[in-house]
Amino acid sequence: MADTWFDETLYPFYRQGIRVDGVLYRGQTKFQSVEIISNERLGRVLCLDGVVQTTEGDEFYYHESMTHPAMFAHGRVESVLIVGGADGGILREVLRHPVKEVVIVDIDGELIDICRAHLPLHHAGAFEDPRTVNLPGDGAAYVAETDKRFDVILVDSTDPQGPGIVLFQAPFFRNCLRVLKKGGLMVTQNGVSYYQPDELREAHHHRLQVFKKAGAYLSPIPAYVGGHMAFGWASQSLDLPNVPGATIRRRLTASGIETRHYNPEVHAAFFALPNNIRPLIAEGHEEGRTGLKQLWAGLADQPGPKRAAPKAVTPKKAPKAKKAPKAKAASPKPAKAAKVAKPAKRLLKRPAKRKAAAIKASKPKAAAAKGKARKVIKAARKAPKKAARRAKR
Ligand code: AG3
Repeated sequence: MADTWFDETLYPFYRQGIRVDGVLYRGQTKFQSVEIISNERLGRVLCLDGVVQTTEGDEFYYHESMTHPAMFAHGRVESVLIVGGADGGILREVLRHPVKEVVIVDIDGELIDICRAHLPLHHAGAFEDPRTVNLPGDGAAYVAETDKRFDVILVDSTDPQGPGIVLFQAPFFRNCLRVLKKGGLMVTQNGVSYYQPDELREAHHHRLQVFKKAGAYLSPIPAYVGGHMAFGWASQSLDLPNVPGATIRRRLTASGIETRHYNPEVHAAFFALPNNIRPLIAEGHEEGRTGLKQLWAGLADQPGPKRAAPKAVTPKKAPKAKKAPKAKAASPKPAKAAKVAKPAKRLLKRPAKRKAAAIKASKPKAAAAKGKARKVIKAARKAPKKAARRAKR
């Protein structure tokens, strides 16, 4: 009989195939299509809406890369919030540290149950750990409302599409800041930078609207086609790339945690950003294809404390923005960052509103189709200046 293949259709111009040696689950939850297939080389493979999320074979690259840099850089983590992460891989890695409590909030409760049944190597019983608080629900709403505070927040989401898009935007980051304890930090997945540069670019500049420090690091994830995967980080005080290597080494050794990918040398290597990726998080490169400035324009017009365009915090070695004159000319000089503004409540309270805002934010494409692109870009350019003026008052 001929082989059956799973076709990952994430990109219109490139696709990867995984031979289907068995099907463990196929179905549709309220939020997404779910497939768990098995493959001779990769083991069980979880796909959501046709996109490979994780495989038993290589999952340790992703889960270790997202978890351990933040945990070891902080050094005294007691409480962790995981947004997303239904397969339990991040939860499992976090619980290897001496934490007191881990809250996990994934929007898709059905998916958690499916993964608990079919991906035992991922969660390894982590959902039964007494330190785990499993609260299926909307992570964006959770950070807007909870009274709990966390040392580390890890956002293990899908790529930004559908309801998940809010997890890449400033209102969500503002609430993450709200629930982070002093000295805390957050890490989020930001896509494969070669194919999805806007995912890192835009999320990073949204983080800079909120946090004093933000940046990105890279790790190769074999199951994700296209090279490095970017992890975005943000904090008010912790400068993740500059935590001394000796400190990381000491903490890792003392922890006794055995890892398959992560080690002190790999930790240091994560922060070596290739020249084609550095500009994505450099000043003057905020604008991508999915309407970041359009969203800022919308937020700036809302009542409440006013915001300004971000003042970028670039990694020390990042090239100066002048290396890309075209992009610089196209964007206004960012004004000094305003004090952290309150969340745009109207965007946060109700999912329906957030969805509407997300749709609004992705409008430029549609507008361009109708020949309105110029107007949109012009309005978006003006907005940061307008906001800066208001902030001075
Ligand atoms: N979540 C991130 C999947 C990203 C897929 N994107 C891509 N291939 N470009 C993974 C969940 C693992 N716990």
